[in-house]
Amino acid sequence: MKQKKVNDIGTGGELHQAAGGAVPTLTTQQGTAVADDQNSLRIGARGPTVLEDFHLREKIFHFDHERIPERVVHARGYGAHGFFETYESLKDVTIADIFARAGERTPAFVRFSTVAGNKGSADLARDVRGFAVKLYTKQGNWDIVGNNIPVFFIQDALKFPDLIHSAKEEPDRAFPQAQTAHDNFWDFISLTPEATHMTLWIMSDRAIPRSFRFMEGFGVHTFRMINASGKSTFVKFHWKPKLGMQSVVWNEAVKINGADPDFHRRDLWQAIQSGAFPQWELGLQLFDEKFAEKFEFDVLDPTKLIPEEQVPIRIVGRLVLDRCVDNFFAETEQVAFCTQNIVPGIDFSNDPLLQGRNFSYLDTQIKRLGGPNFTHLPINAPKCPMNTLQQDGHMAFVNPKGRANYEPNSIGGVAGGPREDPGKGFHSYPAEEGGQKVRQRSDTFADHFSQSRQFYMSQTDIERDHICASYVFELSKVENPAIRARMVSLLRNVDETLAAVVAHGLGLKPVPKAAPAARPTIARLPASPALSMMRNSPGTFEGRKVGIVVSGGVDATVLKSLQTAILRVGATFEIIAPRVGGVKASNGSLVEAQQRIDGAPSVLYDAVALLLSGDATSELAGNPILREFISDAATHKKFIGYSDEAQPLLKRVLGIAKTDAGMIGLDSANTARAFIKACAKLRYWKRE
Ligand code: HDE
Repeated sequence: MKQKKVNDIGTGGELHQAAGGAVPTLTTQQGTAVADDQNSLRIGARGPTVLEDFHLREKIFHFDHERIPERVVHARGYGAHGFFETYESLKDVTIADIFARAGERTPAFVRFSTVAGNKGSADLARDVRGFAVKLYTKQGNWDIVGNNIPVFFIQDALKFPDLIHSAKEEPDRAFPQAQTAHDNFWDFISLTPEATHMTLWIMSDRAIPRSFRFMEGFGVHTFRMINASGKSTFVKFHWKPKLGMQSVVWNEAVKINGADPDFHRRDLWQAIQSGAFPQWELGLQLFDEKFAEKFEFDVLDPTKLIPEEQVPIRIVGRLVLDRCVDNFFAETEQVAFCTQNIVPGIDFSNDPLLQGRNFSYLDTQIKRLGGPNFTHLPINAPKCPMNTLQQDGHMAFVNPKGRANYEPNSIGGVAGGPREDPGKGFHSYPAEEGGQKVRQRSDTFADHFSQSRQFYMSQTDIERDHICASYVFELSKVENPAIRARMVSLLRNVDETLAAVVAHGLGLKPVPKAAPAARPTIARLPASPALSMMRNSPGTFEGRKVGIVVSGGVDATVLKSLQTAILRVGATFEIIAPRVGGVKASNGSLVEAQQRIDGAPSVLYDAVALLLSGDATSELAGNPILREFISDAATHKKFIGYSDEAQPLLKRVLGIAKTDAGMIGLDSANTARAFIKACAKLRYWKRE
């Protein structure tokens, strides 16, 4: 009776009870039905709580244990399910079953991530992106734990903790978060010439992707494929996004982080939920020992890539992400990628970074997930038969069945447990190895600048400008002038103009002397157009998003034409209005809005359209948020569509007498189509 009275004062329980009989009954973890989830058990309504309240104790205790250690690197990530489909049999190069039959589909789980930031950091940090793929093959799980950049900072696993310590927040002050623009990082990098190549990539727009969907993935290391006659072929793995590559610009990245720190995960979630399943093709660079010997660099050196022009990419299948997770923690947080998860037909190379990783990942998963049985979690368990004699440990729930838990044993049949199978089993490639036990870096790893230069020379002028600007930005945040100067000294070995521009941007006079190089830079390496994002622009607007600003009285026909043109190319849009309730169009119909103008800056869109009507132009002309929306869109070289009435406002905000060719008037179905066609170029770079 008393209890009822308390509920009467509005603790919310009534709402749940009112939800009706179809709702499952809340229980404790032991399955006991809970009668009251609003009030803990106490002596009298105003008295002390009793220890006997097992529901309270269990609930609070479980809550206290909700967190597990976040990943030491790649803490911020987002995953999705899908499948890999093989295009053609690769029996000539590998016995891996996943590549045996054309058309075969293998379940997959992919997790994308940033590296340096903590779990709650913003998505658009300037950083390499993790691109980790778990393939649940019929021969066991195969993890390709890659990045969106084909090279790495360091050549030896021993340096990884130093690299990561330098990149993450500084230990005394615990900032900056998710940023490399600070002393520790550039101190380490400027003292580590082998990192130069990777930092050029990090300073490029590759490190600020527009979407996980629009970035490449790379296995980075050289691996091996082994065929039925035991022949080994070296291989590098590439993931090519079907929708092409696209990045944001730095000023946009900074603003997106404020406007929507979840920009990348929201984008992936929305694309998959709407049925626009992101796809990548798997490409292989296959080469033999002979090529490895004649190649200018060591194929075991992870700070080097093999230009596609030298070893073309063979496309062998596609990866499709078609299902979001049911629960982020159970799947994305608990997924445990391990580079050592490989299957028959795939093998490692001696890349010293890969060798170190093969130790690290298992160790990290045991720490992170609390014990050796993380492989029992549904997201990590293989989808093929799994029979081991490994048993017990924390949270074991699939212990081996039968009497014998050791091998060899004389107990026959199933009770005797599983046995090895030399036919089906994994065989390591019997590579000849020999030599002295030494702590020594191979001479063939010593050239740190030639490929850095090749990458830089392969970029368009605009891309080079962005690289220079990033160095200047990052190094300007470095407090110690000696570190800035040391970095410029290294850059002089890459390209004199690059070094001079960065030195100028930093106000460094005179330009510091070039750092001594272990090997002189080879200047004659040909440019590799494949390394430039801009030279490989996708030429499609599919999968992109337009922000359409509307005001009361918007021309309903023009709006409809624009929406049709957008959807026809597989793009999407959001309507942005002065009020989220929407506006009345010219024909009296209600145009619903997804966003209010102050919650949807133009940085969230690939292109924008200003469909303002006469009255609104004057009403909105002085609106500082709309002015910023327009000026950002222009500064970020976006294509801008505008109604007749919006044109004067556009010119006034931008201080221009004439619109440019990236600004397109919208007054009919034809102009709407022309606008969306132009958008396929993604940005109107001429405005730069
Ligand atoms: Fe990792 N890396 N890594 N890494 N890495 C981890 O494993 C490590 C490296 C990469 O979405 C950790 O589960 C060492 C290169 C991705 O869950 C850890 C070295 C490349 C992910 C670890 C490297 C990567 C990780 C942290 C140098 C690209 C996220 C948490 C020898 C080819 C996977 C974890 C996910 C995660 C160690 C270098 C990619 C600590 C020691 C090179 C995509 O085990």
